[in-house]
Amino acid sequence: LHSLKSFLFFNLNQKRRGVEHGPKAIRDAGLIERLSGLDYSVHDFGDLNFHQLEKDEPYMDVKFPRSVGGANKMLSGAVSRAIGAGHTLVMLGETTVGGHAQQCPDLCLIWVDAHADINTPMSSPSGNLHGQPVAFMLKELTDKMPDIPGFSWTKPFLSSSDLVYIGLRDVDPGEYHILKNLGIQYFTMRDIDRLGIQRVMEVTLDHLLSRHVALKQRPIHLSFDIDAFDPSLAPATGTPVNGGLTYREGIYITEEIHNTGLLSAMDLVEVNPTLGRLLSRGSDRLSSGGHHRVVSGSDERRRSGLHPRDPV
Ligand code: DIR
Ligand code: MN
Ligand code: MN
Repeated sequence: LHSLKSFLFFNLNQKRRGVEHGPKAIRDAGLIERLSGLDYSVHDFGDLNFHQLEKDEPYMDVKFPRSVGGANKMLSGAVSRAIGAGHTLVMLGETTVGGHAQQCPDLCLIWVDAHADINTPMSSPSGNLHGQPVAFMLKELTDKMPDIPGFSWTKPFLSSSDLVYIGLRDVDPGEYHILKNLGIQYFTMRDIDRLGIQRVMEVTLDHLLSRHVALKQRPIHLSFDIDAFDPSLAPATGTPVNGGLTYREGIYITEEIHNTGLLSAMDLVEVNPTLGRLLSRGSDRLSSGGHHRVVSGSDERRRSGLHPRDPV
């Protein structure tokens, strides 16, 4: 188990985002006890602490590029060592597929998220690096990525055919363009409505594992952004989007990945307990003492597709 104080891509980007408390909240909820109870031997590597450089001028819209780049380098090394030592890795609060790929160059990636996280610094409307990690990974985007200070050590390592998205419903125009252009396999919430989660997982695993005999046993990296879940289930996150995965849909994804026996590393990101507390206090006040939160308004129930302009 690798629990990471979330700094890179997140905390340095937005002041007091609160996601740095995510790993502790997940630990406190009993993750290690639960895993041990399932007869896994769990090794907790503890938190990684990153420091912010004092002088770190923005690059384009990207804030604190050198600090974030340096933190990622450190994280990447830690992850690579843990995988190299034979662990199946759980990362809390941060993702690095690159560190994993150093040990497992033939890995594939399942990205469960309301967002595609594939903006380039040029396409990003927010300038936030947490909306951009996949763009750093893909070989096909090499020409589209500028030389960001602090990131010169990174090298794209993943082909767009080795990636599948599940749960998308809030995708920026530039991201949509990239997804279409590279022919990336993705399943929006609307696709899940139409096909059902069982079929979605069948096609996902088929796409990643069945194209070639050599790919049948490749390691899987699962990146799970908690905002893939519907906000009624997982309100404690910075960019909630209505119309997300049900509890069973989310768990079914992980069960099917488990059943392959190929899970090599997973990360759980964007948990922000400070927001959860605010929300649940609010709902306590609103509800009449029952534990059932009443959601009203058609907007809450809306399950959207990829993009408002996506032809249906
Ligand atoms: C948005 C939000 N697409 C951005 N991304 C988020 O800032 O690039 N990813 N929230 O999880
Ligand atoms: Mn997200
Ligand atoms: Mn994300």
